[in-house]
Parts: sequence; structure tokens; C-alpha cells
Amino acid sequence: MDYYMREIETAPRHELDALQSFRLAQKIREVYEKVAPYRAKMDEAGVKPEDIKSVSDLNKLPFTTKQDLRDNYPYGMFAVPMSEVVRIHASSGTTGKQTVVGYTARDIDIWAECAARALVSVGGSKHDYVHVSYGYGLFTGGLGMHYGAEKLGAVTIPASAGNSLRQLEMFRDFGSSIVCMTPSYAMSLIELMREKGLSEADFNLKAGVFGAEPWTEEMRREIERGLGLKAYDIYGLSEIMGPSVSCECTAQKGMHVCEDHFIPEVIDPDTLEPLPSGTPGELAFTCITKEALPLIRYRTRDVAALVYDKCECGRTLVRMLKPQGRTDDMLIIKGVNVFPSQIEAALLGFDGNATNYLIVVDRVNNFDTLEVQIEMRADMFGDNVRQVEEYRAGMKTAIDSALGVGVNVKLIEPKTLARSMGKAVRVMDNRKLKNTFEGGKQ
Ligand code: DLL
Repeated sequence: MDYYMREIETAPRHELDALQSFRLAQKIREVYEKVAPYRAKMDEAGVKPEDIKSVSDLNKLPFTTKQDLRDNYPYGMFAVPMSEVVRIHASSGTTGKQTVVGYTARDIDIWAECAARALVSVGGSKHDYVHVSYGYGLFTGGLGMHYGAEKLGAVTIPASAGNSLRQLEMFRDFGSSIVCMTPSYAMSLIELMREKGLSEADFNLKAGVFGAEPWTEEMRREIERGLGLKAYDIYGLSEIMGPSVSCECTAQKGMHVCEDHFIPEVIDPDTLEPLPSGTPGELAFTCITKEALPLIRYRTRDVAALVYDKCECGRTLVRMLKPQGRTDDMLIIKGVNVFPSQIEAALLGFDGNATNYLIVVDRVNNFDTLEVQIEMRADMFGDNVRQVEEYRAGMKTAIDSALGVGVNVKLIEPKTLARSMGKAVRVMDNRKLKNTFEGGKQ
């Protein structure tokens, strides 16, 4: 069994606890001094930096949310001057105030180390050809895994997403052995392989790290069969770092969290009380080594359970089970984070009277589909067919460009959508991703 950092990855719990406690106390002193919004939050909660001596004091601290980042947009939560920041990324798919995150050179180095750890945990080494098909850009997927692969000393192939036939040619010609991409992109490559008469035997793939969106065990099996590799789950979020906050090992039974950098907690989203090990709840992370943007008790809105049992791979780092859903209304469509409010804003920006609509999300042949059904109004019927089609196409362009992901716009007859008695039901998510993970079991 190979590890990238054996001492940390297999450390006894009391040693990890001591390391986390030391780093936490130090980080809290630092954020209190350097980040005005944290000082204000802690003062309000009546907590002083010296009250935080160990991990067991964590629950004295206030939580941080995406709203805090929005309120302090773009750099107000940073703990270092901008001259120390060497990179920024931003959350995908949001309009207006997107979430901007920053990294110092040391943050980038630690991120690369976590990504290298992830690659080794799925059986990678410097002898691999790591093909990165996550998008490069403000999204953290591409550059995050890229730096990890280079740190490992592997041959790094910065393919980015898109140009799918070329991706397959590169798999074959460049000898790609480990791929990094969203599971839905893997499914679309498999479909293309079938169309082009290619099979997994044409490639030399052995493993893949798939993440950035929820996916099921059924998809895991399809991807493993279709690409002829072992498919592993990898998790992360830009606010905390990007990909590799946690990653599966070859046991494929949950993702080991890089606990020397992030302390995970599972809380009840209503009472905000910590939940016992093994119980699914909302994940929160505290960054204990991050310099530029050290978020404290950041509420991810992802629902998952943490398990501290011994893993057959020998790692002692806690495992998080596959996320089972979210506590907010964020949808992840083909890997892009989409809030229903963005769709509504685009819709109303195009036609202020288009107030009756329904967002329908589905997964057809393992591909996410997003359809916006808009009720036509009586006055549209007088118009000719061409005008109606122009309206539909204009609406589609408005929504597509707001989201960065293609939607199908369907105009439906007046008064066909159910009228609600209370809060309007605007989203129908038919993907049934949640059911697959019921009880947090894998
Ligand atoms: O998706 C970072 C990433 C890139 C992770 C590549 C893994 C691979 P964001 O765009 O900020 O960052 O989106 C973060 O995506 O809060 C989850 O809801 C969701 N997510 C990420 N990984 C998984 C996963 C990147 N393995 C949000 N399973 C998170 C389910 C995931 N959901």
C-alpha cells in the first residue's frame, strides 16, 4: 500500500488531534487579529482567541456561510494583503456576486500536496500519465488536479474539458493512465466511444478521480465498465480549497479527509449542534493551515456522514461518505452550480411578465438535463409561429448565458402549471440521486 505522506495519513488519532488542536488555536488567533468580519463575529459570540485551545473547543466558534463571503465580496475575508495572494478562483455558475477565493504560494503548495495524496490513494505514482479533463479557469477542478499531478512527478496532460473526440485520441496516443473529470463528462465520453466504435481496450486507463457533482454507484459501475478503469470519488469545494479536500482510496468506501489541513464536522442544519459519527448531517469545515482565506466552521450545505472506523487501506484519516444531497436549493447540473434564483432573474430580465415557470431537472441516460417550462400568455397566441419561436430562442439565450450551461426552454399552454397555495414549487428534480445513498451507505 502506497501513501504520499505516510506519517500523516496513518497517524494515530491522538496525534492527529494534537496537531489539529495546535493548528486551530494558532489559526484562530490569526483570524481574530487579521480578519475584521471574524473579529466582529467572535466578539458578538463572546469568544476570545484564548478560549480556543483544542479541537473540543471548536463548537464555541460561530459558523461561516456563503453569505459572509458575499457580504465581504470580493476580498473582505482574506487574511493576508493582496500582495501575498498568487491566485484567485471563483465559484462556478453564479451571477453577480460570485464567491471569490484566494491562495498564497504556500496555500497552492498545500493544495498540490493534497491532490498528490489523492492521486496516490487511488494507486497513482510518478510513473502515471494524469489526464486532467476538469475545466481550467476560475473553476478549481483543472488547475487543482494539474498541480497535484505535477507535484507527484507524473506526466501531466492538461486537456481541460471539451473537444471530446480529441480527448479520446489523447487517451490512446498519449498513454493516459489516470483521468480526472466530472462523472457526467465521463459518461458523455463513453457514449462517444460507442458512436466511434472505440472500446476500453483501445486505452491504457487504470483509474479515474471523478467529482464536483453527485453521482451514484450505478454510474460508478458504468464508468468502470465503459472506460476500463477503477472509478474513485473525489470531493472539494472552492471555498475550502478545490478538489482533494477528500478522496477515496482503493477500498472505495468513503473519502479520506485531509484532516491535517481541514477539520470536518457534521452538524444538524436546524439546531447547528454536532451530530455523532456515522449520522448524516451538514458538513462544515475549518481550515487550520490556509493563509489567504482560512474559513472557520464553513457550512458547506452538503449532507454527508463521517466515519472514524479503521479503513482497510491503513489510513486513519476520517472518511466522509458520498454526499447525499444539499440543505439549500443549489442544483448541480453537468458539474455547474446553479441556483434557481439565477434562472428566475434571467427569465424576468428577458420578459418581466414571465412569472409562471417550472424548472425540471432530470437525468436521461446518465446525462443531466435542465428544462425550463414557461407558460405562454394569452396575448402571445395572436402572434405568428415565428414570433413565438423567436421568443423561445431569446429566452433560451438569456438563461444559457446566465448559467453557463445549456437549457431546454419549452413554452407551454396558459394555466397548465399547478398554482400553489403557499410557497411556489419552482423546481422538480427527477434525478433521484438521493435515494441511491439512503442511510449514507455506499
Ligand atoms: O466542484 C471542486 C471540485 C472539482 C471537486 C473537481 C471535485 C473535483 P465548487 O465548484 O465550488 O467546487 O462546487 C462545490 O460541488 O459543495 C458539492 O455540493 C459538490 N461536489 C463536489 N464534489 C462532489 C462529490 C468543486 N464528489 C460543490 N460528490 C460541493 C458530490 C460534490 N458532490
